[in-house]
Formats: sequence, structure tokens, C-alpha cells
Amino acid sequence: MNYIDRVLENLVKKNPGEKEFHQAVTEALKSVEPVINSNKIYEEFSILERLTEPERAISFRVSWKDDNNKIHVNKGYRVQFNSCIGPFKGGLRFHPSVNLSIMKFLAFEQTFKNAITGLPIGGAKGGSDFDPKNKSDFEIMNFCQSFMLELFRHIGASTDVPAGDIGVGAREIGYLFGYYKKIKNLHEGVLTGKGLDYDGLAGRKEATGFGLIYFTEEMLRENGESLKNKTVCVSGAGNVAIHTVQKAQEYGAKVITMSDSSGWIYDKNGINLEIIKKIKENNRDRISRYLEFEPSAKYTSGKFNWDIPCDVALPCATQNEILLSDAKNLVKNGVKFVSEGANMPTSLDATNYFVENKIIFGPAKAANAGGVSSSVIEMSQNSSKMTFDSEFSHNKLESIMKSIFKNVSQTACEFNQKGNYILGANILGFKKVASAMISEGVV
Ligand code: NDP
Ligand code: 2IT
Repeated sequence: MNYIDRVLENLVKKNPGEKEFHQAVTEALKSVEPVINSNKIYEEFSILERLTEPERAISFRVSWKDDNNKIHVNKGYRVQFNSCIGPFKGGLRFHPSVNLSIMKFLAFEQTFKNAITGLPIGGAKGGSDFDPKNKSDFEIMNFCQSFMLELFRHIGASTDVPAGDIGVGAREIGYLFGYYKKIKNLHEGVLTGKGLDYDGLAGRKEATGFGLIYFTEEMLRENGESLKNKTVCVSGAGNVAIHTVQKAQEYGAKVITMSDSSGWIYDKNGINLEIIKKIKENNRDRISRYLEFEPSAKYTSGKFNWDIPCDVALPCATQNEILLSDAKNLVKNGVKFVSEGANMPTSLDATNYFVENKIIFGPAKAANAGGVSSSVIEMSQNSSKMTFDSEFSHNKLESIMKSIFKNVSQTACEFNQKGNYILGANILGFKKVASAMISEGVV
């Protein structure tokens, strides 16, 4: 059995039941095969075994009181996957589906993503199975404070810098930051995605969605197209989806779908983003309410099946939201490009189906790296005790995304796989992390 298959077999044995983690590692290792086969050093240094075992995985109890003084207990996590190229960095997710497997897949992906940015950050992820839906502000604050009461001892501006993800935005980051500062008596850039009224960066909120569009436009251009006049399907209606739609529309695309965990809308005239923002930004109301304002749109409850003709598909909700049947719908309806805003939104068989059908595919670990890249700009703003303006922040993000695309594309070409951005991204991230691990010795 070859080195990669042996590592994968052992990984499944040592981490039973962690199906999302197995999926993310399988996807990455399968595409770095040409590098592993051409250089024995990785096997000699047991790089794959070390790269697939988190440096540290913390699991803790979070007890908190609701508005009726009833006590609740949730699971809290921080998986610090790899710190060889910089302090641990990655978001916090609050969603009832959160478990160790999901935390590990996200932290593993983040390690590659962060390396691809070319910025000095390692990979981590954290969160809780806490459900922020239908909680009062005080309940959210109580939960965040209890969560931080454990997390604070594991993080720091040069140790580990969490940020937002599903269910965690500027409100939650504010409560987490306030409590960290209180406990440690330290005002430092320990979290990113902070509010603009204290230490946050102008442009961080928009960065993942805008970054996805900068990347996607580069990808289309390399293939002789552009987003202008393209019909686009987006999923999700949270932070990433909203800013993806905003920038796609600025580029002249027509976005016709969005979704949430209850259902999805189809507006053949193009989504009116102001309505979505009104429904979603403050109270995360259901997307079905869109029809109150645009009665000609169509709402379907349940999972979005991607069965709408479009040129470009941009999944921006959650993992495994494009399954094989969804990929078949997209291909049947003539999709040409898929670019991932969410983390691992496409299952392995769906990804393979796209590749077999010559769909140009932008993988999450490159395409959605705008959020974390902007987080690094925020870290540098905080450590320099300066306030960067919005123009600086947006220009920097755009140039980082363009250079990520260029490097991913060039790496694919070096391995005679022009246009295979999946392979390009995985090899680019792998080589950077593996080389640093070898330089830093066996630790
Ligand atoms: P938000 O919480 O702002 O929005 C999440 C959206 O996805 C909501 O519309 C939510 O619907 C929907 N959603 C969540 N879970 C499910 C589910 N199981 N099934 C169907 N719909 C679901 O999160 P973000 O926009 O920040 O994150 C979206 C994706 O982008 C995630 O994969 C995240 O990891 C990734 N990402 C985020 C970055 C960031 O900076 N925020 C950076 C890079 C990637 P509902 O409200 O009904 O739950
Ligand atoms: O998945 C991601 O890249 C994020 N949730 C953002 C991470 C960050 O540290 O900004």
C-alpha cells in the first residue's frame, strides 16, 4: 500500500466516526499525490502523519443561564491544528451540528487555506453546539462569557486568534472580546471580526464574500469569461452569502437564488439584496419573508437542490450542501463554474463529478480565503496601534485574492494540470506547511 493510502487507513482507524474529518483529509491528500511520489523526504519525516494530527484539541464544558435562570450545558471546542507558519488562526462556529469531527475538518482545511494566503498564520477552528437562534441578547452574552471563561487560557494575540464563522458575527465577537479583556486585563488583538466602534477593521465583515468574487472573476477571466451578465446561483443568506451577492451584482452578474436552513428563494428578476439585508442582518429572520416584499419570487421549503439553470454556482452556506444529485442538476442545467464560499460545501463524489464534466472549480481553501486574509490585516492594524481605512483594507484584500489565484493557477501548471485549481491549491498549501515543518524539526 502506498504512503498516502496507509496514512488514510490509519487516520480512519484512529479517529472513528469522524466522517467530515476523513472527507477533508482524503480530498487534500489525494490531490498532493504527485508531490509525495516525487519526493521521499515527506515520508522520511512522517509529514502526513504529523500534518493530520492536531497539535492540540481542547474540549470543554460551557454552562450558562437563560433569561429564566434555567441552567444549560453545551460543549465547547478549540482545535489548534498546526502552528508552524504562524499563530493558530481560524473562526468560531456556534451551531447545533458542531462536533469534534466538524471542528477537526475545519481546522485542517484552515491550515491549508492560511498557508495558501502567503500570510504568517497557522490553522485552528473552534466553537460550540450552542444554537444562537431565538436567544435574547443577554443569553448570547451569558453564553459567550462562559465560553471565554475557559477559552481565554488557550488564546492570545501571538498564540491563537479566533474570529467568526457560522453563528458568530460582530455581536458575539464583541461579547467574547469584552470578557477576555476583563479576565486578562489586556487589550490586545486576540480576536478578529471586531466591531468598528472599538478595534475592528473596516472591510472585515465584507471580506469573505468580496474575496470570493475577486477570486471567481480571476478564475473566469483565465478561462476567457467574466461575471458580467452571468446568471448565478448562491446558497446561504448569512455573512458570506450576502457579501458575495453584493459584489457579484457590482460585477454585473444576475443572482437568482439564496437560501437558509428552512428553504430557498428563486427570483428570476435578480435578488433584491436590500430585502435580504432587512430580513437577515439584525434578526436572522426566515428567508421565506422575501416574498412579502417580492411576491413574484418563488419560495421552496427544505434543502436547496440546485435545480435552476445558471452559469455559475456559489455555495455559501455550509459543508456538504452540494451532493452528487445536486451536482448532476447543475451540470444538466449547463453550469460552467463552481466556486466555494462555504467550507467543504461540495461532497467528494460531487466534486469528482464536476471535474469529470470539465466544470471549472474554485476550491474553498483558496476561494474563501478573503475572510482570514482580512483578519490578518486586522491583526496588523491592532499590533501597529493604527486604524486602517476602508480603501486600504479593500485594496489589500483584492490584491491578496488576485495573488492567491495566480499562485494556485501557476502551481497547477507546474504539475501539468492547467486549470485544476483543486490540485493547485492543495499542493501550494501542502508544500508551504510541510517545508516549514521540516525546517522546524520534530516538535
Ligand atoms: P452565517 O451564520 O452568517 O450564515 C450561515 C448561512 O448558512 C445562513 O443562511 C444559515 O441559515 C445557512 N446554514 C447554516 N447551516 C446550514 C445548514 N446545515 N443547512 C442549510 N443552511 C445552513 O455564517 P457565514 O456566512 O459566516 O458562513 C457560511 C459559510 O462560509 C460556512 O461554511 C463558513 O465556514 C464559511 N466561511 C465563513 C467565513 C467568515 O469569515 N465568516 C470565512 C470563510 C468561510 P440559517 O440562518 O437558517 O441557519
Ligand atoms: O473559515 C474561515 O476562514 C473563517 N471562518 C474566518 C477565519 C478567520 O480567522 O478570520
